[in-house]
Amino acid sequence: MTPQAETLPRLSYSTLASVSSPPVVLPGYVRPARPPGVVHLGLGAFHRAHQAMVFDALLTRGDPRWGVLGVAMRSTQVADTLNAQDGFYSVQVSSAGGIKWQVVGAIWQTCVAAREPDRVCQAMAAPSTRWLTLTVTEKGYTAELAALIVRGLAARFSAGLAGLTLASCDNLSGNGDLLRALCLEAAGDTGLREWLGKKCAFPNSMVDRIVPAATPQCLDEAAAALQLHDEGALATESFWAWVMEDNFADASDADALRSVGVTVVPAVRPFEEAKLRMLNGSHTAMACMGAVLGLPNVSDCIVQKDILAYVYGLMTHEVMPNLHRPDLETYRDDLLARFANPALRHSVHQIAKDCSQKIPQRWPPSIKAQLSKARGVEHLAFAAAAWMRYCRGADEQGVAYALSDQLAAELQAAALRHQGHAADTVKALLAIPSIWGETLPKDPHWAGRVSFWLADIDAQGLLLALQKLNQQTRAVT
Ligand code: CS2
Repeated sequence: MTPQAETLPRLSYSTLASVSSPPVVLPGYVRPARPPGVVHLGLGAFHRAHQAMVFDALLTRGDPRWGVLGVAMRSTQVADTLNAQDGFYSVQVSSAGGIKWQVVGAIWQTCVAAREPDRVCQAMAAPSTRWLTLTVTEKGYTAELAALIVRGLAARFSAGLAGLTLASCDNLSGNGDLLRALCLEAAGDTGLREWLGKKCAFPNSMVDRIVPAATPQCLDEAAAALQLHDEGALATESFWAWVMEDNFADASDADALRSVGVTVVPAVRPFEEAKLRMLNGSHTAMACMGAVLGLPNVSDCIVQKDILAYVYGLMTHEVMPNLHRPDLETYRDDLLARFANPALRHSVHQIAKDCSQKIPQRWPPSIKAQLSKARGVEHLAFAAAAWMRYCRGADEQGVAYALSDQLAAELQAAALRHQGHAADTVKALLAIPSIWGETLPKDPHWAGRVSFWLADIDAQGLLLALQKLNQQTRAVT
């Protein structure tokens, strides 16, 4: 942030009135004097520019039940920043039509689970609380998380209160089912387990909005738009989707959510699969390629005609044939436009983080479906090869970067140990069942195609290898 931005008054309840509205959109309600109705775990950028904005819209419609206690799991920085701003922060929303700024007021309180676990449990057990939402990332679904949630639910159960809706908003298949299973296991064989199974609801959901981590530039732009110093500012796109399974502790919530644009459906799976494999699958492929090529952001990747042709081919020929959501072509074309949004500055290294946790939902379901029908897997094999090249920890110009992954040391050691020997690298990096499952590594065709592309990337560089792939697949399809 520039020093000028830091000299401005801080965004807070008392300075909000100084913001010019329009053009900046401000919370259209006065915060009611009641405790939050939602406890949210995981105070990252995604929650603040997605669910919190949906709850803000519900509050604006005059429904006071959707104020949020925002709980950061470990890091104190965001919670303390928002606290210093009475929970207010601004979001830059960009589309082809231009840029708009909105101040969000839905996060009424913040705290940190590692620092104040009792406060989190007490909030879960408060009579006013109706929902628990989560964005704790793919790696966050641990026994430790379940123990925290179950402690709060146990207090609620003992107090004879109504069950909660617990909505996982992470990019996992069957995210609600996964959370439910974790909580039931942690509850043990007790009355609590029965209450949890019967009175609490764990809807599966598909959440979608591209929300990069905040950049210093975004904070400067917020200062210019608001004439206030906002350390919580974020940038996102105008597109958002939240498709939820119609499964709520309070059934009337379905209509409330629909009134602000949430899609409530009997089954989320077709939407969830399409999103994970099309959007997130393409993201991870571009992230690995971009990192190897030294391209900073997704928008820098997709403007390269070879990468655009590749992502189009990946989705059209190897992902879409195995999906069931309506309007797949439109969904694909909209995704290509969303990836190209230059205002987003979505870092490839941010997306490449935690690949070992993300790949399982994003690539293997398409690979397995294609192989079972004896259809092509060239684009998917190229993506896997790009990831293996990425694991070496240096781009094609020799610039080193850090892998941010629970398996980072293991992955990088394997990628470097066998450098120059594609088949050995592929054998080592496919032999991780938590990423690829048990059967894929044993498929000789799959392993052979990944080895072919890794060898080609090493022989002529990733871009020329990509051109070869595009030419070959264009000739065939
Ligand atoms: C991205 C997602 O970082 C990542 O892994 O693929 O955060 C993606 O931007 C969102 O899921 C979009 O809805």
